[in-house]
Amino acid sequence: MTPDSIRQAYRDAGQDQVFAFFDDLTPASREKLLRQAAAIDLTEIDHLVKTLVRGGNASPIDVTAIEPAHYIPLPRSGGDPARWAAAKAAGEEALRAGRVAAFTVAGGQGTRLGFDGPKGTFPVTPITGKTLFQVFAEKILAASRRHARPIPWFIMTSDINHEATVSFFEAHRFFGIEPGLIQFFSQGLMPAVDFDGKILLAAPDEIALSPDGHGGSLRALVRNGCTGKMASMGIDIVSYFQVDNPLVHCIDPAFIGFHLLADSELTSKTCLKAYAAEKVGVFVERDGRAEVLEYSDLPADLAEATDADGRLRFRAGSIAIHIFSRGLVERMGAALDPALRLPFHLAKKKVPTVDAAGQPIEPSEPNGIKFEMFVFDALPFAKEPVIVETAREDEFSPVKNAGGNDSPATCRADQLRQWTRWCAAAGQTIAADPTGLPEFSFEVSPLFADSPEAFQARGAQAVVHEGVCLEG
Ligand code: UD2
Repeated sequence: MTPDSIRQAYRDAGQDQVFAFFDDLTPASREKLLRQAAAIDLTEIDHLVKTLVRGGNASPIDVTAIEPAHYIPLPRSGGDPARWAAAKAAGEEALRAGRVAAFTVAGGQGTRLGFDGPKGTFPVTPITGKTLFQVFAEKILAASRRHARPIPWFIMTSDINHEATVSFFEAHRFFGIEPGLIQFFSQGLMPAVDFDGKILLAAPDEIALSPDGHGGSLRALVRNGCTGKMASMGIDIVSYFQVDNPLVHCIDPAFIGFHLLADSELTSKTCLKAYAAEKVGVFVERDGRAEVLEYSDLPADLAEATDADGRLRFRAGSIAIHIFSRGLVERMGAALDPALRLPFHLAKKKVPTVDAAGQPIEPSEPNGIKFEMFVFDALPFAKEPVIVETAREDEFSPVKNAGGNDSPATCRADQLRQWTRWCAAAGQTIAADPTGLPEFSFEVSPLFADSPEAFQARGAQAVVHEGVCLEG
């Protein structure tokens, strides 16, 4: 596209304000603005403005027809141990055949944590302060050694943290993973608009852009050639997890196996909600199709409703761990028809912008709208979706806030409790408080052991004392 044709397209779309200061810009600034403008899909923005911004998105989500979603319970909650064993065997076979890739979404801004840098570079382990990325790398390496097959790792960044993420891995020699097995790629950006649907400028030469949500991962995987690369490597199973949860089983054979045995396109993990008001989305069914309802959309009476056993009726919490079939990613990531793609959600935000004279404005109230896609919205599009229970204490302790719930301190404590349980199962009893928190700190690298069974198999080496880090 030429500069003239780009400007004409913006005029035709009623978005000419983007070029309000163009004539006064330096050639370099003009080029920058034109590059940003050319990358925006104006047809998509027009559709979103008509349907979401002006279309009255205010109508509440209809919750009259929702039912709790079915899920496969853990053996300890009544699940069939033979079914779990069969799933594990199927997953292990797929891993030995090299059909699985790990996929981390790490494009978010991590504002709540108040950490300056990519969130994956945040130190989380109690003794050596290994970062989130290192913990995942060691888990992926451990799984690839066990199954004697390299496991490629796709990492989605965004413009805000791409360079810093790649440099971090380079500086740490990719944590021992063959560099060719790791592919970094940036997710897409969406412009913020004002309440009339006009695209906002962050500066006279800059559009107000932000990442398009973790749901942007589906089209980013396609646009960046990742699905093509997966196909050429024989990979059809994508193990998706967020950057904030070091307890996640990055590669979980039973989870993969349930996905395969059901011939599913999307399999999700659930943790049962700890209490009615817990701020996690819940898996529900509407007209027989599974979906995730964000906690803010679940009315309090439904959130608190209990079933005949006294358990929460809507208890299957969504913890953002999924297995995608490559086919689903390709189909949804490449779809042009908005009805076949992930929907956008809008959020009213304070968007730094400029006034009519080009002077910066730092709004104190929301002045604009950002558009984001959520990856769990793929569930209703997937064939044979499956939901599988996991144990919160074994798999979910995200680092989201600087203090309080879901903080570095709660996450370190949850890691210690997990290793203390492994020690107990292997015969070493460590004095602990009633919550299972041990009296002293120690650490177990995933390369030493990544499960209670692997820990026990280490025999006499699997003994801890204060301050030790058992390395692989
Ligand atoms: C998400 C879920 C919530 C629950 C929780 C579990 C939503 C809306 N809510 O809450 O229901 O499952 O996680 O921990 O998702 N990210 C990107 N690009 C983006 C935005 C986010 O890569 O444009 C990544 C981000 O780096 C992180 C993950 O997505 O790894 C989650 O993002 P978040 O922290 O915004 O999600 P949160 O905690 O609100």
